[in-house]
Amino acid sequence: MTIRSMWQTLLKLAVAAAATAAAGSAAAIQSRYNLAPPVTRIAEEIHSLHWMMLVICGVIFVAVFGVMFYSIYAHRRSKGAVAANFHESTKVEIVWTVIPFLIVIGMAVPATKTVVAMKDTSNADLTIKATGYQWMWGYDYLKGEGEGISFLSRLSTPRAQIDGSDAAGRLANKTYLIEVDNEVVVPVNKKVRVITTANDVIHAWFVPAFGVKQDAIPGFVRDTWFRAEKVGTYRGQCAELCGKDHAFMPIVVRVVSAEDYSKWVGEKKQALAAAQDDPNKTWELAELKERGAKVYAANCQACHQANGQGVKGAFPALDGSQVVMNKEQQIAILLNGKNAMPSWKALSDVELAAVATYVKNSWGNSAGSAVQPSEFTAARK
Ligand code: HEC
Ligand SMILES: [Cu+2]
Repeated sequence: MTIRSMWQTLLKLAVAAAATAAAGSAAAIQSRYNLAPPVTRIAEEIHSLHWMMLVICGVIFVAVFGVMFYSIYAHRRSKGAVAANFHESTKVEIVWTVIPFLIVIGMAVPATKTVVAMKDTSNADLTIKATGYQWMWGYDYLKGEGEGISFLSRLSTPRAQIDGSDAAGRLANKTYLIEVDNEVVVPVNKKVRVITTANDVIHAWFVPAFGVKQDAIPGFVRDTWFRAEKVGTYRGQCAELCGKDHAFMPIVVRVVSAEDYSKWVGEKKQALAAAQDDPNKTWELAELKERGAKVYAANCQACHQANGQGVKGAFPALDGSQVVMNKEQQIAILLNGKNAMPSWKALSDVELAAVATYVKNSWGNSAGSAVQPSEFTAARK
């Protein structure tokens, strides 16, 4: 960045700030330097607070440093200035206590009002649980229309764009790294309570346009809420450093009309019912392996690599692994995890059997036999 472009950026920022202050509302201005355009009341309040505090702090900054630099310059020794001596001036002490006190109260009152409103998750129309996994989100619709819907939401940006082999695709992709296979869908103008928790380490559910950012902590339940006032698609990110693929677990929320929401609920429920596998069926090895390749690419490849060689010193190779060849041990590590290997309990028994079969029969591994879903069902008990 050249000095010139830095000044231009600073100037643009200053103009944006001035224009906002003039309009008296943060929502009035949208530049790419501003916070995400708010679509909830809370997010609007956060914007106003942000600009109000910035202006107050800016005025104080200019006033204090102005007086200081002026004093240093105007009363310098070379001009023969002699320091004044005014100890224990009651007037000055009262002034410099009362003024900051009023400023702090003036900032704390509106901020507290907003924080209290943010915490009020009562009377929600819809309750959704968001679970953080390394590295994806799981959503369960717990209460309200759509109750019972449950899915995993993973990054859908193709690997080739991420590793750079498809650089043109990456450039053309407007939602690079902020797109998912299963979007969270919610109705517009309805109060949605989001319960957050996590499966492995701390994640955070963060959607800037809603003014929502809530930690998702393993073993704990936290909640937050939003009422989106505008139909549209809003994107966020996991906002708590959670390991290697922290930057690869985006959040996408699609806000739709009440009718579209009902339609989506119907379709989603049908799709989920259709995808339900018969756990008692005995599967062919080839069938399981084919399906397992997909499960592996979506869940395991990030650590163990596409070629099954893992990453030396961090993730063991599955190619030639003793654990993979031992059915009990492989089932146990998949269900329970071990150290940095997460538990995969959230996958269905068919998915687990498929990936176990795939790993046993890929690369140099040739078990020649399958692991059946029923074996995972039995091991879960
Ligand atoms: C977050 C990174 C990560 C992901 C994702 C991951 N693993 Fe692992 N896996 C590990 C680590 C680390 C170990 C070593 C655990 C230990 O022994 O301490 C491991 C160990 C294993 C082992 C035992 C290997 C051996 O020889 O000890 C198997 C089998 C395995 N993983 C299978 C899978 C499968 C199948 C998936 C996808 C469903 C998967 N892993 C996803 C990190 C990961
Ligand atoms: Cu995360």
